[in-house]
Amino acid sequence: MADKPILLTGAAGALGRWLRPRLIEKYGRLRVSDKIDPAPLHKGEEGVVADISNFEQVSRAVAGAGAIIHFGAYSIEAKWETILPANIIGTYNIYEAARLHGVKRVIFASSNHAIGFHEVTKKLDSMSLRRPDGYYGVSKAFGEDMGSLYVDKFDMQVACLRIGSALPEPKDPRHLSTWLSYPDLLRLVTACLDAPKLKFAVLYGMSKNTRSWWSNAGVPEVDYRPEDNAEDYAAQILSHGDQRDPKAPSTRFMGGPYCDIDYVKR
Ligand code: 15L
Repeated sequence: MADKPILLTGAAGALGRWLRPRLIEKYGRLRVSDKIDPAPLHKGEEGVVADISNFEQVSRAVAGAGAIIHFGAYSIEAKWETILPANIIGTYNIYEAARLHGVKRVIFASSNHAIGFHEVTKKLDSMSLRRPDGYYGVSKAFGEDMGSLYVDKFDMQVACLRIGSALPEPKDPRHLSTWLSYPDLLRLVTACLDAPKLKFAVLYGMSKNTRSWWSNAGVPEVDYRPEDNAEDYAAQILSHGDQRDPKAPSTRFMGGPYCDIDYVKR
């Protein structure tokens, strides 16, 4: 059992709830935090109610943690006034509380929406230019940069996971490229927690998808080996062909439907 609990923020969300028992099984102890009560608690869990936009509450949640998995966020595109407290101020609060409490390692749930305006004909790696597809994507790009700063200046260790579509099953043609199965999400998070040489890393949160647009080849320090492949669902998903408009931003760009929002035709 780990001597200090790992803190998981966003623990009441769908991904958090799925990860919790599996992380306890592997690491023995978990501190689960969310702005709503993350109850019921499993054996090995301690619960902390904390609004990530409030530094005092975040500081209380972070004190004494061994590492942080930061999944707490507003998790879809929204107006700036919604994104700012949860995803910008909230992410700063996590890194800063980690620094003050001597918590070295943060696993940050970034998103494919940080690179959403790249054309789907490209292949991206961790060095590719970011092209956010909305305020949500901008907030994830911010979280990656903040992580980079805290590594370079304060000697922390940060892995940013550009999560694609984390779902029990892929549901549409885009997911054939972006899907991240829940078991692969667990493999990715634990690979980051266990990586002995982690400094700063950006990884795509994807399964072993045949149609992937992304590569993690440039990040050998994290031994992530996905096992699932959205291609297993391709026949079912494409049984009536790909019905999408090939000219729509949601088809042309990696961020899918987020790219259609307020898109100015040219
Ligand atoms: C995300 O980052 C969102 O949290 C999720 O709701 C999906 O929109 C996903 O990306 C996706 O791109 O499929």
